[in-house]
Amino acid sequence: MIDLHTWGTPNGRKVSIMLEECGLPYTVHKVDISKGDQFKPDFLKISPNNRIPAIVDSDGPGGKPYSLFESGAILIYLAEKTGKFLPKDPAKKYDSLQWLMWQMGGVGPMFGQAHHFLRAAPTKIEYGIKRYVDEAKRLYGVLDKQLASHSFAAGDEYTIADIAIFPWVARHEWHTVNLADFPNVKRWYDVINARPAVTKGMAVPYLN
Ligand SMILES: N[C@@H](CCC(=O)N[C@@H](CS)C(=O)NCC(=O)O)C(=O)O
Repeated sequence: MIDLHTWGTPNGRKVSIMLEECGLPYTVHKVDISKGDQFKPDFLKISPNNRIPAIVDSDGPGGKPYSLFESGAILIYLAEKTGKFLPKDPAKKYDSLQWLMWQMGGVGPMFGQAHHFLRAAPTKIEYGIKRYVDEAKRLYGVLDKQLASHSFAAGDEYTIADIAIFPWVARHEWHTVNLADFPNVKRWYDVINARPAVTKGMAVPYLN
């Protein structure tokens, strides 16, 4: 059994989508980051960076409980545990991992900053808005170009790279991006959005 400590954000939903896609049983523990739950000592024991998501796998390596934070690491762990959504072919595997890292190092931090300056900053700071919305649009351009010649982010297979990118693109309205401006991203988005496991994963934690 896997315990998922999460909240209704793109980083949290990557993991709930992956658990749904893999058909792994899991229990949801809500960590309300708007109320400071991420700083509670019990949560910090499994996620010392005070961020969701985190998991505890009662059947970890060597059959022992294992806890893990950082959504990208969790996706790789679950992919290797189940043998799903990370290709075995070495080149295809690293194609997937490089697009996963592109999400972790680019999409997540930059879109997150765009959301902050657009929606949470105490005063309207044009410099911050422009810097991060421009960067978000540049990243959409990179993905759109990749998807012009590939069905999915890393090639012809749906992998953990798509699972990591999707919940951030699902918030395109938050970072003021119109998907009509990126037609290949729009096509990819619609395909992934139609997957039943994605619908279920995106509803976590509110419906649990
Ligand atoms: N690189 C981390 C980022 C996690 C992250 O930023 N989580 C946010 C929610 S999406 C959070 O827990 N924020 C709480 C806080 O800032 O205190 C990951 O991918 O797991």
